[in-house]
Amino acid sequence: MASPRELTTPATLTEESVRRYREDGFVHVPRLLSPEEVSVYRAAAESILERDMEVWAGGDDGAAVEVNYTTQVWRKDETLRRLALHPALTGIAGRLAGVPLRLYSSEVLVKEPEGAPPTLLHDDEAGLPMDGLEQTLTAWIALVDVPVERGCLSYIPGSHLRADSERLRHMTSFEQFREPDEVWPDFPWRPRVTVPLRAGDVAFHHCRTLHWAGGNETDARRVGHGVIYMDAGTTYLPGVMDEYLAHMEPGQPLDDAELFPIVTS
Ligand SMILES: O=C(O)CCC(=O)C(=O)O
Repeated sequence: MASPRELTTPATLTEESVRRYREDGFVHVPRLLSPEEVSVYRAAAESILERDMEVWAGGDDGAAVEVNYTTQVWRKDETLRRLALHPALTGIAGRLAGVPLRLYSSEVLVKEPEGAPPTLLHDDEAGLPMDGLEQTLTAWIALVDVPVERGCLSYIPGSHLRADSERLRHMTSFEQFREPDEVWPDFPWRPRVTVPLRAGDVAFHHCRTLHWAGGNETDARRVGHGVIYMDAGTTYLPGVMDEYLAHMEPGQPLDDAELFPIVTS
């Protein structure tokens, strides 16, 4: 039996965890990073936030902001690049997805203390400018302790298995966003699962899993790193916030090895 301080690796992740991920569309992987690694990655995250933090513009003017963030941090910072390409993270993502994956993006995600409100209920597929996202998934890495009161994520188990007609599949503008109960009548009757994380834990979710995050009521900043690994054969489908892909043609594979490196084959 693993000692309580032993790290989870691609080799020690249990078949039961893989089975649960495939059934539920999310899984909690404890202790993927050591405390020493957490302090290095957290310092890098705090430092990039000082240099380059964007404020989510979705809220009402003057209202507290759900999430502040820095996009594409793996391309901007060598330490955070090491985290997005960390073999334990990519190896576990590969075991969960069961298909070859590329790195798509990586963002530092912050909820400021004492009042950042909850993050909107959504799934990720509709907001991603790509086609062919069958097994695309996010690794949400806790760089501080994230109890419920600090804004951990919650999920609707099994929501990634909804029929096409029960999902918002793609958006080319945020005006097309629809609340999940408008497209999925069963939504209000589905159980919801909240997953607090200790620093160094990771929660993985499928891009079709409905999820949200609570507000931050504590006196400390919530700092996480969200990394998206996409199906290796994904193609460009114009969508929202995709200006940096404007040089691409619709239908063109996202296969540039520098911009979208293969992480598992
Ligand atoms: O960090 C948050 O509050 C939301 C993160 C999220 O929705 C995601 O990583 O897909």
